[in-house]
Amino acid sequence: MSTERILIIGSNGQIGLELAENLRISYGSENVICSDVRRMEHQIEPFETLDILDQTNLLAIVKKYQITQVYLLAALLSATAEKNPKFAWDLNMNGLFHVLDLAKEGLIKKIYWPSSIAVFGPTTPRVLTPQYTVMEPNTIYGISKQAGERYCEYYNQKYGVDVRSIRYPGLIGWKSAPGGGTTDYAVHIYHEALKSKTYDCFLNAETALPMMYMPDAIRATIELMEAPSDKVKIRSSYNLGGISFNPEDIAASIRKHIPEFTITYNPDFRQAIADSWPQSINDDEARKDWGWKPEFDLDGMTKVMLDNLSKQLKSQ
Ligand code: NAD
Ligand code: AKB
Repeated sequence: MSTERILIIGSNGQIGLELAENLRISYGSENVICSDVRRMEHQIEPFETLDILDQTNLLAIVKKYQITQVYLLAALLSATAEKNPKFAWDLNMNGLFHVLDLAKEGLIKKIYWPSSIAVFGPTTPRVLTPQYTVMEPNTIYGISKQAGERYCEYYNQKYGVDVRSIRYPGLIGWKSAPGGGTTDYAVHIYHEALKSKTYDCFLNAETALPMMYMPDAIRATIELMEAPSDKVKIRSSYNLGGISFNPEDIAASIRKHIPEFTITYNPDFRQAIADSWPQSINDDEARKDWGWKPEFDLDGMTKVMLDNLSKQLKSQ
C-alpha cells in the first residue's frame, strides 16, 4: 500500500488528465486527489474544487487528505498569458509560492512544478540548447517560468525543499485539448487532418520547435519524481529533449497516412513567441542524472495520434 498521498492542482488540463491516470495506477486511485478551479462533467474522484490563489482552501485540502506530494500544474500558458500578462504573473508566481511555502513549513514532502522551453529567449543558442546558457525570455510566460525556476532552486538551497522540475517542450496528446500555448498547432493539426484534410497553421512552415508525445512527458515526470533525491542534482529545472520538427515536417508525416492532406500558413502573434524559443534541446543532464530517454519519434507519434483520434471521432 502506498504511503504517499498526492494532490494534483490543475488536474483537468492537458497534462493533469494523463498524469492522474498514470499516478492512480501506481499509487492507488484513493491516494491521488485531483483538484482544479473547474469541475468536469465526468469528473475523476476524489476531487476538490480549488483555486490555487486561495491559500486557505489549499491548506485545508492538504490537511484533510494528509497530502505528502503536490504536482502543481495550474498556470496560464504562453499565448493566453500574453493576452492577460498581469493575471498570468499573479497565477503563475503566487500559485508556486503557496505550494513552496507548504513544503517550507514541513506540511508536504515533495513538489513537482513544470517549467518550459519558454525560459529561453531570442539571445539563447537555438539548436541543441544546452542546460546552462543565456536565458533572456521575452514573454510574460517565459519570465514567470524563469523566475519560478530561480525560486525553486532558492527554496531547495535555503530551506531544503524537495522540489523537482522539467522544462517541457510542446506536448502533444490525443486525450484532451491543449490549453492556450504556442505549440498547440501540433495537436490541432491532427484533429483537422482527420476532420477536413486541411489545416491553416498559425506558425510559418519553417518554425522548428522542440516537442514531445505526452506519454513520454508523463513517464519523464514520474521517473524524475521517483528518482532518489541525491540523483536530482538540478533544482531549478531539467532540459528535456524529445522530437524537433516544423509544420512542414508534421504535415509530411501526416501525408504518409492521409495523402490528400494540405496545409496553409497564416502566422499570427504566436509566430514571434515561437521565434524566440529554441528549435531543439540538449538534455544530457537529465540523461546522466536520472536516466532519461525518449521513446517516440515524429512518425511513431503521428501513427498513434491518428489511430486514437480517428477511433475517438467514430465514437462521437
Ligand atoms: P492546461 O491549461 O491544459 O491546464 C491547466 C489546468 O489548470 C486547467 O485545467 C485549468 O482549469 C487549471 N487552472 C487554471 N487556473 C487555476 C487556478 N487558479 N487554480 C486551480 N486550477 C487552475 O495546461 P497544461 O498544458 O496541462 O500545463 C500544465 C503545466 O505544464 C503548466 O504549468 C504549463 O506551463 C506547463 N507546461 C505545459 C506544456 C504543454 O505543452 N502543455 C509545455 C511546457 C510547460
Ligand atoms: C506553450 O506553448 O505555451 C507550451 C510550452 C512550450 O510551454 N506548450
